[in-house]
Formats: sequence, structure tokens, C-alpha cells
Amino acid sequence: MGFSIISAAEAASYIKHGYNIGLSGFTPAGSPKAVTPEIAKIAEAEHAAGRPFQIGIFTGASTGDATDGVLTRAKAIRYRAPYTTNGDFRKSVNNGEIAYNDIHLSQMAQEIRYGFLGKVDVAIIEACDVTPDGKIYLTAAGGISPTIARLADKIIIELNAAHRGNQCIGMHDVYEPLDPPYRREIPIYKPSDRIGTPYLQVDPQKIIGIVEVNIPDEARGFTAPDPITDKIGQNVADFLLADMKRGIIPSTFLPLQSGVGNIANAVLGALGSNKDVPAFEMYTEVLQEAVVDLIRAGRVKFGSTCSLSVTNDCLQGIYDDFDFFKDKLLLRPSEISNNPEIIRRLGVISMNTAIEADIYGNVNSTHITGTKMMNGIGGSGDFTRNAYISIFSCPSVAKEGKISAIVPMVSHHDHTEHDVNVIITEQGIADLRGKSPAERAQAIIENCAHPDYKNILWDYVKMSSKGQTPHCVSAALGMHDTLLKKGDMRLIDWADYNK
Ligand code: 0RQ
Repeated sequence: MGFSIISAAEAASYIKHGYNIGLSGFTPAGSPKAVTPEIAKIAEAEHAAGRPFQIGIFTGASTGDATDGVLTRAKAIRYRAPYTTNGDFRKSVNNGEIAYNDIHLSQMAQEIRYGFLGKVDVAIIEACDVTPDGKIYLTAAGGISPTIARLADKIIIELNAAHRGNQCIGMHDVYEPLDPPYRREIPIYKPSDRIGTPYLQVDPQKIIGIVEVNIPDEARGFTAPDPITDKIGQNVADFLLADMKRGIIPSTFLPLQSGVGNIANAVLGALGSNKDVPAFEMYTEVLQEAVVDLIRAGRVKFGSTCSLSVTNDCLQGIYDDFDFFKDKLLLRPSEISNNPEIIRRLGVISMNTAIEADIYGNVNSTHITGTKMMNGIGGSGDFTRNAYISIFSCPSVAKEGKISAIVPMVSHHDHTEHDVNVIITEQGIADLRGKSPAERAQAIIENCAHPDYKNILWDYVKMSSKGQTPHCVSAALGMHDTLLKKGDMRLIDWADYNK
């Protein structure tokens, strides 16, 4: 191969306090697993010796515990962007210990290129193969690898045998757009279009060495669908079918995007099993387990994605049947999978999960009671703003009914009323298209709010001042305040807030 084989510890020794490191992967899929724990050990040793050791981390999206978890626990992270799902990282961010920048995923690579985030000192890239002239074959995700590998001073390769060496080459389409004022159209006209190369080309001189590993992706399992998620999935399928029947969605259907999590998985399961929905394509950022089953069943014709965020068994099944999957799956860098130009051109229907939505259609996807970060915006903003139809779904209540997902005013804004077309809960569907704020409030409260909260929300509307978007400013976050003070939004007494 021509490169030195080095240990993970030796690779980690190149990372110095104050460096920014760029990581391959998108969700735990394709992210480094061996070198980052060794960086954590260095951080712990340095801290024990009374010396500072903290780094900046640039990734495609979330990573696994072997990165965000171990580095957080070693107090090795000064700064990180973007999306993450790690529990320890979440605690540290909410304690104010880490500077976390929650950037739209499509913008991450270009913000690095534009110089907004500082220099990339070292890129750590997981690969299934690498050639002496610097062709790197990526594993289960595209992420920001093309950009960080090109811009980094040095590159460390984790060659991971769990991805079967060169047997699975051909799943990636690596393409990096030019920056303004030279950027041209990105020539993707259908989800299956290939516009780049199956590998990532780097200057081989920059490769410090190869760390050989055999570690599976830290796959996330999903809780089995329950009656609530099943009903949400059914409602989404019914909504799309009705739009197809009245000719709003063409009979050929349109490509779908779906976010992460249990609800997203259940929605796709319901869409796939509803035979009235024609077989469809995905132009998405994360392809979850449910879609792989649907590809096998012929219900999904093609999946363009940034990552295969599936269990290890499912991934190994794809590798086993690679001849079947190779013309049905394509992995792209995140700035292409989530690119606004392409999403709008293809007419992608976006389906993401809300933490809460307000009665006018604004959506909070990231913060619990306005201050505590959950995971981050991920790609939901990239898709929602540019979608043909943008859908948000969530259960109408959380935490045994103590929290209503429909509130007078969201406690944090991620997606505005101008971008959100449809809100769906297990209670029903609020189609917000073409509606004024007052009409939206009617649809959302009547169709989506839990029965326990309908009157509470109507009482809020009654006490609101007149205006284009009626509100009672002193009471708008009263349900959140009641949750914080009394532990249950149902205990709201509007008189306490109607000042
Ligand atoms: O808490 O874990 O303690 O049980 O939030 O909620 O219902 O299991 O749903 O797994 O789909 O996650 C929005 C977080 C939903 C996710 C979010 C609590 C609830 C539960 C998880 P527990 P569920 P999911 C693609 C696109 C933002 C980014 C995005 C997400 C936990 O989908 O991060 O869509 N999305 N990106 O009890 C307090 C509320 C709550 C609440 C739910 N109103 N108040 N807690 N919970 N609503 C991603 C990428 O781009 C890679």
C-alpha cells in the first residue's frame, strides 16, 4: 500500500492541544472508532499533569460514543459542530462546558471551506480501502470527508475491515462544489444521478499513516413501533395519498426525505406497507433500517443518502447482497445529500420530527423548554425550507401527558411558520398550506392537540390580543413555565400569566 501502518495511539499523538480535527462519518456510520479514544487518553494524561488539552471537532453529523462520548468524558472537547446525539455530550453542552455550534448540515462543509470555523489541522477518515496514489474509499457515510480531507494539513486513515475492504466499492458518489463566485449548478436531476467519483482523492503526502481496525459501526437500535407511532405513520401515509389522489403529488410520486429517530422509522414503515402509495425513491440524509427492508421488498426503488444509519446486522446484510443493492443505493457528501438547490429541483417531500410546534406552525426541533439542547437541527432545516411539501410529526404529548407538543409559542425556533406546511400527530393532520395564522391555529388545535390540552390552548387564543398573529406576550410561554414550576403543563392557570 505504501503507507506506514501505525497504532491508534501513535496516530493520536499527532493531535495537539488547540487543534481542530475533522472526522469522517454521518451519525455513528462511518465515523472513526479507534484513534479518538486514544486522543481521550492523551487528554486525561495531560489534564492529570496539569496541562490543558482541548480540541475542536468538525463532523458531518452525530458520531458514536467512541468519539463524542469518550472525548466528552475526558473533557477533551472545546468546540464542536454540528448535530450530535450523545448523552454525555448533551449534558456537557447544557452545563456550559463545551462550545457547541448547531449548523445546518448542508452548510457544514462550505462553512469550513469559507474559513468561518478556522483551520482543519488533522482529518481522521474511516476507509474500506486506500490506494498508494491517495484514493480513499469511504465506508457507510459521505459526511464532510471530501472537504476536511482536502483542507487538512495531515490525514489519518482508519482502515476498517468491518466494511469488507474493496468488496463494496462503488456505493459513494464523491463531489465537492466550487465556492462562489465560481459555483455552477449541481447536475443532479434524479435521485440516482452520479456526478462525481466513487473515491476521495487526496495528496498521498498528507497521509500520516494507516490504523488498521476491525470495529463495527455503533449502530443504534430502535424501539419497536407502538400504537402512537403507528398512528402517526398511518396519518402521514393517508395525507400523502390524499394529496396524490387530488393531483398535488404526481402519480409517479416524489422523492422522500425522512429524519432520524423512532417516529421517522415508524412513518417509513407505514408508508412502505401501504400498497396505495406507489413504490418511491428517497433523496435523504439518513437511511434507516425500515428503508433497507423496503428496498428489498421493491417498495423503495432507489435510496440516495449521506449515511447508512442502520444496525450492524443490517449493514452486513447490505454488504452480503451488494450485487442487489449497488444500483439501488448511493452515498453522497452531506452538502450534496442536503443541498437546497437539489431538494427544491427534485421536489423532495420532507418528513421530520418536532419536539414541539406552536399553534401558528412554528417548530422547535432542538431545545427542551427553550434552553436545554436535545440533539440539534440536523438536516431538518435544509429540507424543510426547500421541500415540495414539508411535514413535521410528533406525538401530541410527551412524558405521560405532562407535556403538550402543541404550545402557544415554541420555546425555541428552528423552523418558522413560513416553512412548515403540515403538522401531524397521532390525533390527526393539520394542513397549513394557504392558511392565515388564525386558520392555522384552528387546524392545529382541533386536529393535532391532545384532548387534555385543547381547551387550554383555546383559552390562550381567547385571551390573546388581536393582530395578524394573536398572542398574549406575558402568557405565551406560560405552559412551559408551569411545567418547570409544577411538573405538568395541564396545571396551567392562565390567570397567573394574563397580566
Ligand atoms: O425522551 O428519550 O427520555 O424517552 O424526547 O423523543 O418521541 O422518542 O422521538 O426519537 O424521534 O426524537 C425531535 C429529538 C425526536 C429527534 C427528536 C422527549 C421524549 C423522548 C425523544 P426519552 P421520541 P425521536 C435528521 C433530521 C431534530 C433534528 C432532525 C431530533 C425524547 O427527531 O433530534 O429532525 N430531531 N434532523 O419524551 C420534552 C417535549 C418533548 C420531549 C419529545 N416537547 N418536551 N421532552 N421529548 N418531545 C437528523 C440528521 O440530520 C442526522
